[in-house]
Amino acid sequence: MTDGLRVDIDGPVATLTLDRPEALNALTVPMKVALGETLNRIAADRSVRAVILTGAGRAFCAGQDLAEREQPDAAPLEVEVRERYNPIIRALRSMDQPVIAAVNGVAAGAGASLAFACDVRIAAEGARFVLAFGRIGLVPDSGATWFLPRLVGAARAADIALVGDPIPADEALRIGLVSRVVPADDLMAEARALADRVAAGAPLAIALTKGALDRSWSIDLDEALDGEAKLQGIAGASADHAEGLAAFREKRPPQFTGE
Ligand code: LHQ
Repeated sequence: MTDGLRVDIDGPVATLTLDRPEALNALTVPMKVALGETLNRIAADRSVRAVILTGAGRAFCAGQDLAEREQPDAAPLEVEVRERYNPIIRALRSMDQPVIAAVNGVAAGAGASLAFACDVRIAAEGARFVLAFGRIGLVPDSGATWFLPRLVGAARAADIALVGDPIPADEALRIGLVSRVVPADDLMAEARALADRVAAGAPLAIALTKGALDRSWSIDLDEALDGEAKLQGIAGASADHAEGLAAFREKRPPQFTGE
């Protein structure tokens, strides 16, 4: 437990819980620092193969703590975004391990951006996304303008970002903003089951796949085909590929080591 962030590592799965339920897990400086440092630490920990990000209580995250912004010593907004938010988003995208957002309740402002930056989003039935930036005269940040069009397409992204209506979980599922919606009571068990399935995969192949999906947004088909061939060469030379073949031949589950 550090500064509004709970970190539980259980076998190959790390669960990070934003933990200021009385303020809907709104992000303070200590939380942002703890989240960034924890993600970097986990990125270097080969024993962790999947990460779950969730919130304590009834919210996922209400974005920036607005009371903190009223403090006389609050950093200028541009500095806050560059130095405290952007490193978290970069860490989520650059770490090898997939991150599953278990969106247990409202995800607003930078809280929505955090969920968008994860690899997989699974939502509880009562959850909702709110692009709350406009209501307080700010612009979407922490990657929201980049992730949204890629997740839901240009037309819906513009509607969501400019009109700003809340998006309930069922609509989020329909438009592809989340990939699964489950009853609230089942959320963490479902997230853990997904994480365990990811964690049972070959870590190198999983990491290469995560990177290839991200790169696909900025390259053409020829480059993607070329890149896939190179990555297949790398994955194909791994001990885990040999183990996968042996396990198939011997009709048993593979035991991947990440080598
Ligand atoms: C909060 C917050 C909150 C503090 C609820 N802060 N206390 C980046 C860089 C730097 C600066 C600026 O921004 C950014 C990016 C951003 O994230 S900007 C967007 C910031 N977030 C918002 O504007 C969302 C503000 N919150 C809301 O609109 C609502 O609370 C939502 C829609 C999230 C939930 O509504 P309700 O379910 O009706 O809950 P509530 O409003 O009653 O909130 C419950 C408590 O949580 C309440 O405290 P209280 O003491 O009255 O019980 C709120 O004040 C507190 N809370 N969000 N962001």
